[in-house]
Amino acid sequence: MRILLYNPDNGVTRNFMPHLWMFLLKTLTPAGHEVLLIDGNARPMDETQLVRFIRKEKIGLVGIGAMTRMIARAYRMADAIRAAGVPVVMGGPHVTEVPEEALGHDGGPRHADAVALGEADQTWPQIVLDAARGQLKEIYAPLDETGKERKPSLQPYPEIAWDKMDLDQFDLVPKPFRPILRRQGSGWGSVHMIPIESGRGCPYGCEFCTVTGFFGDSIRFRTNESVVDELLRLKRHARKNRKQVMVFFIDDNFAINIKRTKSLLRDIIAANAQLPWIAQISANLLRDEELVDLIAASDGKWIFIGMESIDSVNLADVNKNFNKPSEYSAVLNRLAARGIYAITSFIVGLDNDTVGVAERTLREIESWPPGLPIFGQLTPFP
Ligand code: B12
Ligand code: SF4
Repeated sequence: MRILLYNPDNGVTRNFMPHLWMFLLKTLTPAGHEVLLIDGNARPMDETQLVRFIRKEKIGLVGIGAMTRMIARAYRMADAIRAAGVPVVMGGPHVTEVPEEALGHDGGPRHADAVALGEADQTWPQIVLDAARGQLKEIYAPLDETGKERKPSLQPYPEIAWDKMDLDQFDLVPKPFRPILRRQGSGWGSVHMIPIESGRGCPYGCEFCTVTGFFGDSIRFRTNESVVDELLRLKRHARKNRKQVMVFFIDDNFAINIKRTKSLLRDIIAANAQLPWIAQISANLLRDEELVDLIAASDGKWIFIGMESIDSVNLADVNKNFNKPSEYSAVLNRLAARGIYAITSFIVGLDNDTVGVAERTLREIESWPPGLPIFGQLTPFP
C-alpha cells in the first residue's frame, strides 16, 4: 500500500520546521508499504490539487495530523479525500480530545474513517495492517491488557533515517537561490531545521497547556546514546552534502530533569556531536549556571521560554507560579552573557490582565537583552 502522511498548513505562516510525527510514523510503518510526506506549510495544495496528487500516486491510505489551529483545514482536506474514495485516519492533539467530532458522532459531518488517540507509536503499525486488509476500526487507543493507557517508553527509540529521506520541501532556502549559493560554495545552499525529541511529558500542568494531559505527567527519556547517534548521523550528512543543519529539541521542557539534561549535554560534547540547537526550557530551570555553561558548550543558540506574563497574580492563576517575573531579567542576561538568546513567549488575555498590559509588557521587554518576543492570545483548547 502507498500511504500519504499529510500535515495541513495553518494559512498564515510558513512553518520553519517540519512536524516530527510524520517522520516518526514513516519510520514505524511495517515493511512492504511505501510512505510519502506532504507538509502543507512547505508544499501548499488545495483540495483539488491534493486529491489529484493522491490519485496520481495511487495512495491507498491518508494519515492527517493537526493541532486545533489547523483542524478546520484538516477536516476540509479529509472530506475531499474521502469523497475520492480513499480512507482517512486522523491523529494528534485535537482529535485525541474530541474524537467524536472527527468521526461525526457529535451530530456533525464525519471527516475520518478512523482516529488514533494519544501517542500512536504502538498503534500505527496495526492501523496500517488493518487498512491494508480493508478492516479499519473507528478508534485506536494505546491500551495495555488491563485497558489502561500505555505510553511508549522511548527506549528503544526508532532510528529516523533523515539522511535517506527526501527533505527538499523542507529546505529553508528559497528554491531560486539554492543553485547560486551552492555554486558559491558557501555551504548555505541548503538549510534545514530538524525536530528531535529527547523525551516526552511534563508534570507541571499549567492550566492553559494541553501537554500534561496528552503526554501524561510521567516523563520518559531516550537514552543519551540514541540522541547522540541521531546528532552524529545528521552532522555527517550535513558535512557530506554541504548543508546547514540545525536542531530543535521539541521536548516541552528540555531541562525538566536537570541532572539528565546535563549528562546528555556532556555526552554530546564528548562525542563532538554538536549542531546549533534550540530548545524549550522554563525560566526557573535556567537559574543553574552549570546548565547554562553546558548549553553554550554544546552549541545551544536559542532557548524558547514560556514567560507567559510579567504579573505574578496571573501566573499563580494559571498554575505557573514557578515562573518568577522578578528573575526574568537575570535569566536572560545569564544566557546573553554566553551568546545564547531567548524566544520569550507571552499570553495576552489572562484573567488578571488589565488595560495597559501590552504597554507594560513591552516596557519590561525593552529592558532585557535582545531576543525574539512572541505573543499569543489565551485560547481555550478542547
Ligand atoms: C514543536 C512544537 C511546535 C513548533 C512547530 C511545530 C512543528 N513543526 O513541530 C512551533 C514552536 C512552531 C509550534 C507552534 C505552535 N504550537 Co506547538 N508544539 C510543539 C510541541 C512542543 C512538539 C510537537 C511534537 O513534535 N511532539 C512530538 C510528537 C511525537 O508528538 P505529536 O505531534 O503529538 O504526535 C504523536 C501523536 O499525537 C500521534 N499523531 C500525531 N499526528 C498524527 C497523525 C496520524 C495520522 C496518526 C495516526 C497519529 C498522529 O502520533 C505521534 C506519535 O505518538 C507540541 C507539544 C508536544 N509535546 O507535542 C506543541 C503543541 C502541538 N503546540 C501547540 C500550539 C497551541 C501551538 C501554536 C498554536 C501556539 C501559538 N499560539 O501560536 C503554534 C501553531 C503553529 C502553527 N503551525 O501554526 C499545542 C497544540 C494544542 C492543540 N490542541 O492544538 C501543543 C500540544 C502544546 C501545548 N501548549 O498544548 N509548536
Ligand atoms: S511547563 Fe510548559 S509544557 Fe509543562 S505544563 Fe507548563 S506550559 Fe505546558
